[in-house]
Amino acid sequence: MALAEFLQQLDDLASAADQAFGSAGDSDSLEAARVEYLGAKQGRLKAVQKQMGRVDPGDRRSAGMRFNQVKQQIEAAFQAATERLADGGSTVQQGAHFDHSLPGTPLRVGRLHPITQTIEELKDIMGRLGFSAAEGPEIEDQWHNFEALNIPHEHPARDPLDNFYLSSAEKTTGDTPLLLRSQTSTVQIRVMENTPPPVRIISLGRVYRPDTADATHYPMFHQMEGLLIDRQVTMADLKSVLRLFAASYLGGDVHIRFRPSFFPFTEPSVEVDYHWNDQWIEFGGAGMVDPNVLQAVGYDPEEVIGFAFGLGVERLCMRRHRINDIREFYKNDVRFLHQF
Ligand code: FA5
Repeated sequence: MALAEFLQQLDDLASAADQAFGSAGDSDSLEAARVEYLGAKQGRLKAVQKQMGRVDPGDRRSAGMRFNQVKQQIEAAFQAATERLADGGSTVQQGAHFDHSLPGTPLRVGRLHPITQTIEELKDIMGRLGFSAAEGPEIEDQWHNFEALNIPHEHPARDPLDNFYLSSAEKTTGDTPLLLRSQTSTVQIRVMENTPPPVRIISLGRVYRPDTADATHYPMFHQMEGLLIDRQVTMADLKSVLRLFAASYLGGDVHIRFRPSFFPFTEPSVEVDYHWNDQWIEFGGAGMVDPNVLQAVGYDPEEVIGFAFGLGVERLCMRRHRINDIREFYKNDVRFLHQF
């Protein structure tokens, strides 16, 4: 027998056995296939092996090597079919059982924190009113957090009990310790120091105060600072901008009011409240920029004038989404966070 003929027989046998073991749907048909192909006496593999004696003597070595390969291949196919049935697979291919109509395993997709979403929206609204966004550092020096804002050395706002001073910085900078900024008004100064008038910016970011946490206070919170400096600016402009902003973010039906107040860096000054649940809740401070502040940054108060405001971002977001406790934002409870 020619070698080619023998090898052809082996190949045919290998693919037939593969097919038989692969399609065995239960242990009975698998056993029948095993006897047919691997049976010690009557098996088809055995029958082919017997043919090997008829192969030309010079080719027997090659025939034997190929026979051993095919034998291993058929035994492996039988082993795989045995494991498949033991795993509970009762048919040919598991794919046949795949139900395309079943719902998939949902992936938990993350999302932006409600305060981050609020910041983006506030930037959007103020952008439409012509204010561009500026940034400043969260670790500040006394000049930007106090002095340039007309808050002198002896002012109670600088009390260590009301601020997070950095003790390590104290060692390196002598008697002017750095601090975590207590307000975003610092950015007013930084922008004016570096930009000639006119100026029309907002700045959104974190501020820090050692306030005890309650429903409306948190030791770390966010503010949106606004600053507009030009030649002719009045308190009416300030009120219009804040009313437009509040109507845009909180809805046209929101009631806001301006209360006379005091800030060292504005004159006159107001506090701004919204109405919610039968009470007025303060959400920001504002006023006309004090001439001393303009002077501190090198502007001429005879030439330019402006207004500034600082609003609590959490308080705005709370009113918008009817959240009655600021602490919810920072508990990191996904059941709360996933609602936004
Ligand atoms: C200021 O911080 C001034 N820098 C605002 C300002 C800017 C006035 C420019 C004039 C010109 P005040 O301390 O009132 O002001 O804080 C402003 C707002 O921040 C408050 O109305 C409130 O909405 C929010 N806020 C203050 N403290 C907290 C706190 N502990 N937790 C959450 N929000 C707070």
